[in-house]
Amino acid sequence: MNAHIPSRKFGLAVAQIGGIDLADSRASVVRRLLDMLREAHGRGAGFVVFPELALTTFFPRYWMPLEDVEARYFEKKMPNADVQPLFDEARRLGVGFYLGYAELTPEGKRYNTSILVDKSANIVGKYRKIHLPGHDDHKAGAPFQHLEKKYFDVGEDTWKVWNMDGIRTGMCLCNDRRWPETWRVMGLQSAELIVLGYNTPAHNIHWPEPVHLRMQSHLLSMQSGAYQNCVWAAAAGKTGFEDGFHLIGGSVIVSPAGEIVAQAATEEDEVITATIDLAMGENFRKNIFDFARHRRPEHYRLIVDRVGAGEAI
Ligand code: CDV
Repeated sequence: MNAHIPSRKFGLAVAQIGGIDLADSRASVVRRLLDMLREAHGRGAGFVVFPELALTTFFPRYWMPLEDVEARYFEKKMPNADVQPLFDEARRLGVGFYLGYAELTPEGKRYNTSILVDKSANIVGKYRKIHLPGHDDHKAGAPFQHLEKKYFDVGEDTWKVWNMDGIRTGMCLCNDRRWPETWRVMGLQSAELIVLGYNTPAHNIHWPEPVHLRMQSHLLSMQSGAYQNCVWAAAAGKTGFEDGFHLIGGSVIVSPAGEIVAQAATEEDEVITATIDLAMGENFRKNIFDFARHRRPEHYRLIVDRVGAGEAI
């Protein structure tokens, strides 16, 4: 890759899920995840990225009483009996993973959460989603709801970077990928790999956005985030149809050059893999995006001082 930076190659997999219906049990979903974990391992992967809210249907599309939502869709413990087989098999195979799920804490907080699990099946990192899209009121005229602001609390911790089996790895969730701030906070911690899961409805309930643009903005966010922060990036979607509601596909692995090196071809359960060279990010970090030499934070103050767009300064 580079005469001065030795190659560090690693097998990375993304396992997208092709839709989970309301009636599907957690156990049946975990069986699908297990099949894909084994396939990824068979194809040489040492880490697998699963989607956001990977254990259930995308329940924020339904208006329901909070007690019902907590009882049906939230995990009170991780791992729990339903998910334990995934941890056991990951340990046996020596494969780490990222998994998104709805978390209910003992204090009664509800988070849209992801965990980073190393190849010994230890949870080495936890992230609680910060950018919660949608609304908290009932949209009577909408074909479906997007109630993340009703069902989830905003995560209190910023985006962190963990040592995951020797790779500096950061996490985020779905809507976070559209915000440059997400990527930069992890880029400034010298992340080498950023992984995320998503549930992106094919239809926008706020305005008649052409469906192909939903895919374009997803890919654009992944490619620009990876390039501008010198990281490998991997995104796993929940895709296809959930009780008739359509979610986009397009699970991808993107290089620090912003190039898509693997992309799902279906809207079903599908594993994509790539052998990634972590040295590639170093080339960008030491040259075009050497932050220490080129960044000018004295001119970025408005980014943290101002939340919404306002007057010219
Ligand atoms: N689950 C998400 O965060 N979905 C959003 C939708 C609402 C646009 C996304 O950014 O993909």
